Amino acid sequence: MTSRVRGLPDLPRCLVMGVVNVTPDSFSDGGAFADADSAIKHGRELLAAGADVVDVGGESTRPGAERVTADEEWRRVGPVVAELAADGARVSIDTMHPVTAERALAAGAVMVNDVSGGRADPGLPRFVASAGVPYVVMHWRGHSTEMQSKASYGDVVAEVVGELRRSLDDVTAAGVAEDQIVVDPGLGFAKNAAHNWELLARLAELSVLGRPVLVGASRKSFLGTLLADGGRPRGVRDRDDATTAITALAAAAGAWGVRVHDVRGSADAVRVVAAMRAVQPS
Ligand code: PMM
Repeated sequence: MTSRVRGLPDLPRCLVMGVVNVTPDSFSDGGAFADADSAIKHGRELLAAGADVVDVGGESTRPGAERVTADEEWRRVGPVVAELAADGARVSIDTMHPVTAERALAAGAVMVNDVSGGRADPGLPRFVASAGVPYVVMHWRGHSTEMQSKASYGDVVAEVVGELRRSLDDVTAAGVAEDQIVVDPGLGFAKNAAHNWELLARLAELSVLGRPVLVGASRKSFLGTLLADGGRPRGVRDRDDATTAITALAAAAGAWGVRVHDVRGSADAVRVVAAMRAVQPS
């Protein structure tokens, strides 16, 4: 898969993006970093553990979550983006609101992660085009309140590739340059566990899109289901070893990056994969 993304380092290994959710209701960290000070502290810990980028978000996208206004989102993430950027960190802003992306870049963020892939607000790809920064275009079929009703596919990989291709056409028509774009299959977004596993097993097929692939499997509910004990899903915070296993497999399959909550295991795993690939006959 292609590895160059304008404005980001061309690493000899899979990139690790650490997640900083500044939300009272995120499924994965349960509001643990809802206030700015603890979110900043957490971001610094992720960077010390080896995160190449920290992805700061203020709107939960857990299934069923209600939307937040751009002003509330910025109230949550503003100080976190500014402080981490001032530390010299590479900060990505996870948002669907153009005004939040604009405020975040002004505060020092260098990348935009749009879980809607330009579909929630066409103003976002237009803004990203003018800013010229890296842009994550994720596969998305609708907001969290309705997305689980849209988890219906014939061939999930073919449909995700086809829909991502349409998103790429739309965002490039809005002025975003190809070399700004990273694609993401959007695990868990309008997808059930079987869809997620199939997308992971056939990840290399996403290379037909010609852009680097980011994978966000971390702590998601399909891992809780996989590791269930006596019918009870494994708790969110006890899914990090499985997440690390997915990081290793995704990196070996050619993923450009992984988005994870617990950075240390994944930072190690991507180095293991790179060491093996370096000596593999081509
Ligand atoms: N998943 C979540 C939020 N943002 N962004 C990208 N690019 N890919 C993802 O898979 C993704 C995302 C939801 O997970 P969280 O609540 O743990 O952040």
